[in-house]
Amino acid sequence: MSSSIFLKTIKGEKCNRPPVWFMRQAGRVLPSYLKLREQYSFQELMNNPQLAARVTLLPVNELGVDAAILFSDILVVPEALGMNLVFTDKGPVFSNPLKDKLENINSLKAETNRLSHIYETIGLIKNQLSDNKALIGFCGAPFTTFCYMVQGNSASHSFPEAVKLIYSDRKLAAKLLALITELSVEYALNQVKSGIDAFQLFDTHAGLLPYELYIDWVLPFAKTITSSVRQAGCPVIFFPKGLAGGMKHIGYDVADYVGIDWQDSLAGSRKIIDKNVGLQGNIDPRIFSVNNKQVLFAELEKFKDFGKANYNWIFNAGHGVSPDNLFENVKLTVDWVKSTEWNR
Ligand code: 1CP
Repeated sequence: MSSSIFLKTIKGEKCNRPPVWFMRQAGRVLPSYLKLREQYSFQELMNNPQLAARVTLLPVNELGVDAAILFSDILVVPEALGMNLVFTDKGPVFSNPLKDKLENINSLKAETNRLSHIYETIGLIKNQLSDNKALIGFCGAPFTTFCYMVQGNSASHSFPEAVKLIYSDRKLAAKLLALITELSVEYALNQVKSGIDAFQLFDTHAGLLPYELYIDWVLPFAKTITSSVRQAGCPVIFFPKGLAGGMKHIGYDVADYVGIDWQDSLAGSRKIIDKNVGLQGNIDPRIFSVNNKQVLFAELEKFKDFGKANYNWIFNAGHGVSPDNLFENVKLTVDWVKSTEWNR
């Protein structure tokens, strides 16, 4: 059995505290990352296996989190489908968004060798990661990836053209979702083969659709990915941000764990979600921007009762940490989770 508290917990073992890690833990809040960014662009960092491995390990060493998450991006999948991507100060931008020429969906083709440097990165990370830490691989869920590919940028987080395509041409939308799904399954399984310990599927924009449409029509694509990864023996966390009332439909058939955003409480989510599914989350990351330790510790105290009664829980934030968060607050949170007497 692994000595990693993250892996023990995700595999159902009762531990004396929850494991802790954060979404976006490497690339936003660490002074050492921001320093590296003065020297290299984001794409240089993620496309160079040595540098990407080094960045992946920074939060394990500097924050003391229990798991590392691969330093990459969900948008490598559209790139491998032939789309041209640049990361600008305003976020990712595709030079040929599908909304401008929807028939281009029919000519997208997977170039799988464009992802092979990522498998090399995973190997390098695993060689350096100690046994008591886990490595999380990831990709974007088909719907979130679809939003960026169709819209072409994230200037509007409502991705109007992407949502419109689902209503106006269900068949073409399904074709694109199926293409993304097919490549994502291959990519995820190669991550498993390369040595990741767990996998997270990010559906950051799940909340854009009416949840019945999401559950009936979009979730099956995501489930194809989660099922393949689980069949390969790798535990899966699914993060459908903003799904709200739709969370009651996320059962053990979808994932081992589900990420809870900051809108609902963990206790409230626990009541509606299948008992066999563990929870991950959900402190509001904006609290980390407040320069007052009392405010932080008061918020952390609120997790004690839940953590005492629920051992299938991974401590995380309700979304990614951001550059305006204070490194010290994030570090204090990790220390607090690790030093608290959880009375389990
Ligand atoms: O610690 C880490 O940073 C882990 C690596 C990681 C992950 C898991 C990055 C690096 N991106 C992601 C996932 C990701 N990328 C998601 C899903 C999770 C989430 O919601 O946070 C999404 C939606 C993206 C797309 C993306 N890439 C955005 C968001 C655009 C928007 O809609 O506003 C941005 C800004 C990026 C660039 C990016 N990705 C990662 C980093 C460190 C950065 C910033 C690059 C930099 O300037 O340093």
